[in-house]
Amino acid sequence: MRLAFITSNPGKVEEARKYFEPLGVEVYQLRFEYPEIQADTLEEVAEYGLRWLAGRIGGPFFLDDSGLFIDALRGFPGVYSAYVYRTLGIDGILRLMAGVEDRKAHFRSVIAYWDGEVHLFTGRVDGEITLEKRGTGGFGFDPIFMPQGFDRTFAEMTTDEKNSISHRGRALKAFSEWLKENLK
Ligand code: ITT
Ligand code: NA
Repeated sequence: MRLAFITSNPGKVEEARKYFEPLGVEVYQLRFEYPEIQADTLEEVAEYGLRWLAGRIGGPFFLDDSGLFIDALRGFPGVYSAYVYRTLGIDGILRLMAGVEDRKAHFRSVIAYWDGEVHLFTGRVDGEITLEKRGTGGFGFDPIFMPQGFDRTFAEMTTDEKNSISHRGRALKAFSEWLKENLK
């Protein structure tokens, strides 16, 4: 089976590809700009994008909307993560967090799959914002996010290792389990 992943982010594709490879599912990147509405939840953003795309491309396909939620910043950047990454960047986040003791944060991913209807799969990982950047792997905010129970950031892990604990890995797991049940 081949699955189209609608995203501009090659890092996400690499993770999904690695996750699905052993399951015999080939993931390929399809770049197709879609509107990301301003909404309170990743689910709303993902579902809106999915329905918008469904009217324009042949299915099935999926997309992923993710965000980093920092407790001390009341969940910021959250649904604004892509914009904040492009503007403030990870150095900007570290500056906002300078002197802040409570470093708790989590990532969430919502995978939205279209096969004629909407299916949402979610994943979350808890952790903390490091004091400085560490590691060169991964993408986005990975160099400043350390998952709970580890002393390395996501950027210091292999893709397989990150997938085994990450928000996206968990959403991919739910997605793949659903596919297994529903593609019989
Ligand atoms: P799309 O085209 O798939 O939307 P994007 O990079 O804009 O790609 P999002 O809107 O979902 O994706 O991502 C929000 C931001 O959070 C973006 O800057 C990502 O780099 C970052 N991000 C998402 N997943 C991440 C992860 O697993 N590790 C680190 N940063 C992540
Ligand atoms: Na985006």
